[in-house]
Amino acid sequence: MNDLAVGIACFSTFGGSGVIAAEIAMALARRGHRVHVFSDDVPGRLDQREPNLMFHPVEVRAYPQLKHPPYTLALSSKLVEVARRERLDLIHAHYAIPHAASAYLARQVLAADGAARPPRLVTTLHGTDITLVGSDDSFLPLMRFTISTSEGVTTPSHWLREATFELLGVPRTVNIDVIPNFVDTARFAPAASARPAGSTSATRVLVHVSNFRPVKRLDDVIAVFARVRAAAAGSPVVLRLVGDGPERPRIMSLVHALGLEDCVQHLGERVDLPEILSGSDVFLLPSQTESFGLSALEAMACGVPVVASSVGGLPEVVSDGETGVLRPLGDVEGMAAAVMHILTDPAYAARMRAAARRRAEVDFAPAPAIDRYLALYRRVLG
Ligand code: GMT
Repeated sequence: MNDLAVGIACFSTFGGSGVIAAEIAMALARRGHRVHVFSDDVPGRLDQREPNLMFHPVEVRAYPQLKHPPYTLALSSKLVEVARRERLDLIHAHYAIPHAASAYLARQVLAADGAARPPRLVTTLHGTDITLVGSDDSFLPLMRFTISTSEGVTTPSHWLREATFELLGVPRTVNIDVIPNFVDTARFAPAASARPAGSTSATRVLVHVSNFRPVKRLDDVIAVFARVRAAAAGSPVVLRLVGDGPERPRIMSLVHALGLEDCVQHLGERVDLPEILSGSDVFLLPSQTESFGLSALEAMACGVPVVASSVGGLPEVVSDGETGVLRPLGDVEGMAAAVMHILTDPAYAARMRAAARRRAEVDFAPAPAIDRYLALYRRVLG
């Protein structure tokens, strides 16, 4: 098939969906397709130097009579403008709400225009759609409708596919392809030299990366670390917190209240994430739920074992006892014990590090995932 013109609508904020959308965009552009990315700002991982790639900022004007700037309508309008000009074959929306809903409206406008063939729509669900409906079920009809009217739907895990049928009540007649997230294992790779500044060879490093939302259960991250520090009995151990979000002020107050400020560092959102991960001994992810857990996969690619809660799609990413350890939700004692086992048994840790890296390379390489997205695009284009 000829090269495609693909529009990708995604969030620019710190998080896995923007990362995956940007990686898909860049990989398609490198394969010669013309790619147009739509977001409120440039997603952190998007390299705009790719020759076949163009970023379209969605600008929302403030009008005195509108209390909330209408971002989703501005996105629809931008999609209409670019689809007409660039003859987009397909729009790939990351999240049903709001991006697939905006794309649906854009397609209606293009069809009413008399466009022979409005762009087809592929929607990737990333998981927080479920959380959104959990907290506000008024979105449910809109979510079901946008999923059901997309020509292609994907999820990054089997768990999220099932949850879409079971929790969102999407009819099982809707075809949902599971295309697991992936990681650039050339960029995310073990690097022995990347230990944190000021640490000694005896320092053990725990790391957590997230957008600091309640679903990440940062209290559990701190609770696990406090137990590990107590069990380490004077051996140096530090916790590095990467990312930012609404929970950060409260969590840093908790760190202060527990007297842990000398060994808990908040690093903020970082571009040198591969180096930070590579310089760590254990990655902590005790989330309430994760559709996939891309940050855990990035840690594994850097050869870092993951200690996480056994929820959502995490068991499809972390092999319990092999590339990390999974414990029931909220089992901070069990997670702390798992961390201590990794920190105190060098042979066990080395086996886990090697297995984590191998699993990332073998099961989550980018090229097969991009092949599958392209096959899906071809299928929906007929
Ligand atoms: O919750 C986040 O960390 C952000 C969210 C996003 O929009 O980036 O992450 C979701 O999508 C990621 C990419 O598919 C998954 O790796 C995360 O597990 C998923 N988060 C949740 O399901 C809570």
